[in-house]
Amino acid sequence: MTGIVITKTSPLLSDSEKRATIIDSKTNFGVEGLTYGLMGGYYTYAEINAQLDSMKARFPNLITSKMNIGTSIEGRVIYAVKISDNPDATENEARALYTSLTHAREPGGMMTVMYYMFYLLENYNSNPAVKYLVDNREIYFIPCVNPDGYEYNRTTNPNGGGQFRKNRRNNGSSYGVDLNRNFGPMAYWNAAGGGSSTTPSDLDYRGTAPFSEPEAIVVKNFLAGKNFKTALNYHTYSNLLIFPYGCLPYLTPDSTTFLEFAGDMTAMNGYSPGTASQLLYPVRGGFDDYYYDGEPEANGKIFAMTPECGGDADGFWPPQSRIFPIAQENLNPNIYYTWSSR
Ligand code: 0X9
Ligand code: CA
Ligand code: ZN
Repeated sequence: MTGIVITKTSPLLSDSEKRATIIDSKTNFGVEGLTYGLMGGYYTYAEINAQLDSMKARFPNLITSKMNIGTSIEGRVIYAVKISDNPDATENEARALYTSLTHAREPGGMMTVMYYMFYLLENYNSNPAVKYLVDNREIYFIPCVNPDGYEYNRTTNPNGGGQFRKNRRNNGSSYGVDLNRNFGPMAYWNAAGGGSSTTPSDLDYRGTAPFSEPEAIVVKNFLAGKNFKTALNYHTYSNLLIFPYGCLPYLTPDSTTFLEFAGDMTAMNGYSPGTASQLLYPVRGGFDDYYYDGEPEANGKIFAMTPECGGDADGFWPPQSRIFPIAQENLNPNIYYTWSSR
């Protein structure tokens, strides 16, 4: 081998490297809206909200203004938006939902979701398949389910790297309930096989009751009556795609469908499909089981899954150079799952 070998030691990108990444994104994916945020390259809570405002300003006919869907335990607003044609009208179109930052130290999921939003908006006029998708679906996004935990990480680690996971419930001698252990129904929250902790200081503390936490109630109320068909709740990391049940030691009555969806999607990006128990550990009180059949009278059956995006080497705060690749490897699965909503 000849020539100069450039060895990268810093996780920070130079301004010209950032510009080159965005030009590459524009060239290969038609996306130039996603930039680098202030917190190690990741958007802060304030930046997420500003980006939602700027999407509305740029694409007023394709996205709603950000909707206040409720507040966190410390009083921060949790926002949702919808991308569709006639976004302010409720139309007879199948609905898909994408969420991220339920766990405060997992911002790679949020950047991946924001990238998909920009993809839909910025390619609408030039790509007929994108136009068809946006015209025939109502695609909802909650990019920051847990603003308190995420802001807490900003105060401790303003340049990224904060390791706080839960919400900011004051438990007395510790802070935080794991929102992905706080969902009902009781039979799931308290499932016999374990999958959450009753010890408040633990990372997977489930809280005092199903839906004891305002952030979980906000998501529950948001789902009610919308009849979502598919949902992806983005987490990080390990390159996985997890489907229900999380809290029961067997597959759902719709296992054939879940296996087909997860098989197709992981064929696109090389992630591993399976249940939480198969891939990690049992999870009780998680979003996906509740979405799927926790309250079918209110929600129908939502085909909800959890991508764990980014590889083991990425960890919770991947270097800036990894933000776009992780978002891009999840673009086709995201498109597929909006298509699958019908
Ligand atoms: O433990 C979790 O909540 C998730 N892993 S993470 O490292 N992001 O904390 C896995 C959740 C799997 N989801 C369900 N089974 N609902
Ligand atoms: Ca519409
Ligand atoms: Zn997580």
